[in-house]
Amino acid sequence: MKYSLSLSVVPLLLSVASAAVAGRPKPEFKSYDGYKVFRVPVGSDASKVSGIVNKLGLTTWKGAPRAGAFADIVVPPTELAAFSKEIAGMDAVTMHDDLGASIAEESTFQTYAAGAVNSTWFNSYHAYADHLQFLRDLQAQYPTQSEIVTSGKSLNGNPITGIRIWGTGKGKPAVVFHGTVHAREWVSTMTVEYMAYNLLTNYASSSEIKGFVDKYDFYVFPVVNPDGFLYTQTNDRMWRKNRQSTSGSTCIGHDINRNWPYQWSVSGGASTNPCAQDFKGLAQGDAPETAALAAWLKTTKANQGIKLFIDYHSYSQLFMTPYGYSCTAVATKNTEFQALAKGAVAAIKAVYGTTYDYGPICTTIYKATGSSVDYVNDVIGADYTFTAELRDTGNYGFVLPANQILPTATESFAGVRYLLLNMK
Ligand code: 0X9
Ligand code: ZN
Repeated sequence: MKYSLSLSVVPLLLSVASAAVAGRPKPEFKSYDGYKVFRVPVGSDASKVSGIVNKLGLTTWKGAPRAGAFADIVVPPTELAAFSKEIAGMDAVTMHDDLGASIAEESTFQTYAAGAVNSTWFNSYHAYADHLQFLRDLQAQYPTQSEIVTSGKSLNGNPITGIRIWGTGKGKPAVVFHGTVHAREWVSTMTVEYMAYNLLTNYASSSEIKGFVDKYDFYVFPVVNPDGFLYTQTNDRMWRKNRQSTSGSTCIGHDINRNWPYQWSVSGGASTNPCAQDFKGLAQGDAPETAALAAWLKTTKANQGIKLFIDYHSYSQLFMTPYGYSCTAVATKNTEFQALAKGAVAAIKAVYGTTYDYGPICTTIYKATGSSVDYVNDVIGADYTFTAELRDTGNYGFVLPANQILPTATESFAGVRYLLLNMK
């Protein structure tokens, strides 16, 4: 159903949070009750698993099935019997036995009392309005070294809101973190928020953190796709794209991370089908969010320089470098990027033993055109550009239990710390 976000956001959000607690989701909230999610080894010939997915009209969580990889497949109750028959003998593992139940558990948001910023924030996921309040409260607690910033507006007019953090004076080179460009990747929101929280709350007590914050201006944007994120909390937890329509199609959404105006026309790294999860848009930069973020990055680069940019996603536990658009093009600073990525994943692992792989996007995950990292590296010219896929590797995927938020964020900070200590 369609409705005006601006008029209905607050009551809907409140009701989603309380409905989840009461076990009565709103009728417009897509039910995943009885849906199962399976992780299926694809084997050497991807056409077999692709064939099953297409025949039964199923969706996958991490792109089309690829040879030698796993396919994470969402199966509605109506297709379960047929699916089980098709995958007999294939060593499938169940990720979610009841996706609806997993979502209900995950969506039991802790009440947030405005004003009280402390680490309990990271014990649960939160409604969008509370994320904005958290940023305002954090800023209010450190009024002389932070300010609320926006990098433009979403299609539906939601400001892309962030917090700017500085130490001895503002105007130093920027370190920029983006979260939640893909609406359903909720742990990325919390992880990016943790960066801001950690920098501000430890500035006074840690000389190391003081050193970071005195050297750079940190710009932390937890939700760069607010329309999509809101939609995951009001209508469909599994929404990925923005909420843009496309003429000639009834399908909604452009993938903001396939829409950046660089190497956008290269084929094979995005879809031209408006119904696809990775729809690239009709023209480069035609997603208002992509255009706004690109313009903001340009201005920020011109004003103060950009030292580091990281785009946080989930899931797969990867720490990646340019490029996504080509598996043969090599970034000018590739040797240094790989050394830094290697160090970052070692630092991540040292905290709780979590294993990340690293490497260029195209050879590490898949070919992706019009993605943020390629644009920020080659067009903006940030000194260092990375993108992370956070936890996990396929037990829970996008619906990661809340008790993994703080560990995910904590180890992620260790990766950032390594970069801040080792970038030239
Ligand atoms: O498909 C994507 O955009 C990323 N995977 S995800 O499941 N989070 O959607 C991988 C591409 C990585 N590129 C950038 N993050 N820039
Ligand atoms: Zn993503």
